[in-house]
Amino acid sequence: MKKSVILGALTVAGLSVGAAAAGTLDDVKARGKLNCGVTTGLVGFAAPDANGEWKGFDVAVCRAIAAAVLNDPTAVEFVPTTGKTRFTALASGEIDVLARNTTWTFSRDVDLKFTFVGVNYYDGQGFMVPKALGVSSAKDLDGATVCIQTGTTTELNLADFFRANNINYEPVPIETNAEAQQQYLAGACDVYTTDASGLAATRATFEAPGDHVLLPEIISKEPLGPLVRHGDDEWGDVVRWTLNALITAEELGVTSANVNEMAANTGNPEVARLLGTEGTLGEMLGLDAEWSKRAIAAGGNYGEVFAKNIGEETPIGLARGLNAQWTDGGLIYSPPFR
Ligand SMILES: N[C@@H](CCC(=O)N[C@@H](CS)C(=O)NCC(=O)O)C(=O)O
Repeated sequence: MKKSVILGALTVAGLSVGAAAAGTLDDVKARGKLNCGVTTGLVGFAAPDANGEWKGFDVAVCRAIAAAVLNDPTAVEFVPTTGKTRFTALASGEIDVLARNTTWTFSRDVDLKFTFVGVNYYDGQGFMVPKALGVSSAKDLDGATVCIQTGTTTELNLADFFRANNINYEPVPIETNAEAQQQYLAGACDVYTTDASGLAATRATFEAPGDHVLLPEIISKEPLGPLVRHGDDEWGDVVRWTLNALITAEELGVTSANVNEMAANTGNPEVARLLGTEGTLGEMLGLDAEWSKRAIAAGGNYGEVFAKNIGEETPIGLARGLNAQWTDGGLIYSPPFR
């Protein structure tokens, strides 16, 4: 247990950010491709489909940025990263942005020197166990073997939770979700713990999802969102306001289906500013007037992206919950487009 926890801490403390200050927007434009860091595969969030095409809730962020900046949602090089490799990939400049269910924490911002541009999914850490284990609370897991991804907040929270409850566990460290799934289904660990959204996504791919239960405890806050390097605020603004454009579009009823019509006919001044028919917001970002129209058209507004990839009509079946718009009692809230 100690070894894995120390490793997790070292991953955070030991990285130094060397690469790349300003200029990412120009680099992306010159390259004609966005290098977007994603997971190695988590269905619903980021995974290649049967044709090798990357799909998912985090993938949609990459495609929206590419549409806004490069006028082409397919101009993305998806770079698979693990919990451990993701921060080096971003710090070194191998990727322009990381969109990979990554939790916004103090040390990742201040110490690793990354800018989280927003939150696209408010999550928390949960536990999955086989029904046959007969456990109904995480507090009953004393002595359990736990599959846990290294380099994550998950391993740090797990240590905190077990220590606070005065119970013990044996970690089974794994690097990718695929490995976790395999180990868990093979019985190499009694429990799989990660972000609750990741558990739902993983369980949905099982042959018999009903044989596994998610325990009631959510032991942490995991605000997940895209991040860029410190020191390039212009690029941070592009990524931040692309995400905000998707969020605001949902709030204002702009969808992938009606975006062109709304741009042409709206009487709502904020819709007009958002869609570039009024004002110069695109120009301020170093883009053209149609940037957000393309971002919204790429995969839909925030609500469409959610519904299509991870929502209640999908096998993953996640409710909006905290991720509802603020106007519906949730936490999804974009600052104004003005
Ligand atoms: N949100 C946590 C955990 C993120 C994480 O690594 N989650 C796993 C399990 S859902 C994952 O995305 N795996 C995909 C992969 O292995 O590439 C963090 O930022 O540390």
